[in-house]
Amino acid sequence: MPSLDICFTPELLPLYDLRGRVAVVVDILRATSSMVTAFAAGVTHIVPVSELDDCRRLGLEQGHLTAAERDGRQAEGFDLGNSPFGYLDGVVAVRGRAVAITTTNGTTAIHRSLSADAVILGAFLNLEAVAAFLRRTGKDAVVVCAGWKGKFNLEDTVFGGALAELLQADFDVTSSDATLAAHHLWQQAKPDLAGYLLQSSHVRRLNSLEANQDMEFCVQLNEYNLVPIWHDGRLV
Ligand code: 3SL
Repeated sequence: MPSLDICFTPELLPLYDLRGRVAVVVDILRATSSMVTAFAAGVTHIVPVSELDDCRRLGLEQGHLTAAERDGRQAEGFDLGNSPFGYLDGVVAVRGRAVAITTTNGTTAIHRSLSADAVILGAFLNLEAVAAFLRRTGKDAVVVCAGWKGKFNLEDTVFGGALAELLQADFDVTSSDATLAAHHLWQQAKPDLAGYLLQSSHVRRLNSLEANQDMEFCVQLNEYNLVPIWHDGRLV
């Protein structure tokens, strides 16, 4: 039976051998939720980059839309920030466009997971689609939580627990203490996920930036039946 493990922050990745496994990169607030939404809104592909300059360059040289976030805010001079609503509100036309994106934690977590056999993006918005992908693939999987500047966060961990619950018939979800702990947290969170996450430091941070509607959007379950996957240097 394949196993599901959870890496609580990218800083812990050196302790995980991703070779032969699927990495499910998750940044519920908000990078992977926004990227899943971007694909649902018709974006063709996404190039995650670490630096603002690389993002700007892809915009200038290859005509990508540019999305950039630092400390929760849209960086100046870019088309989009990191709100999922940026792909939905019609202010910027996104259908048929490619997007270059840089965020504080999410894009770095993707790059640090590239030794995996496959890298996919997870969010509550595509939770069931991710579970179906992993069942089909049948390989060991690791949820890579983006965390916040190297530290543990609640929302990505709780996502790992929700995934463990969905996969418990087909995957070993009890051998790793990390997965067990995440599953326990999910039991606490699931009756009122948005209410539970009000405790989280990033929700407080977003609230202070008046981005509270983003949290409510990002905790919706199974809005989109799609799984972004890394292929040839981009997410498709
Ligand atoms: O760190 C990230 O990648 C972002 O998701 C953080 S924020 O939600 O845009 O503040």
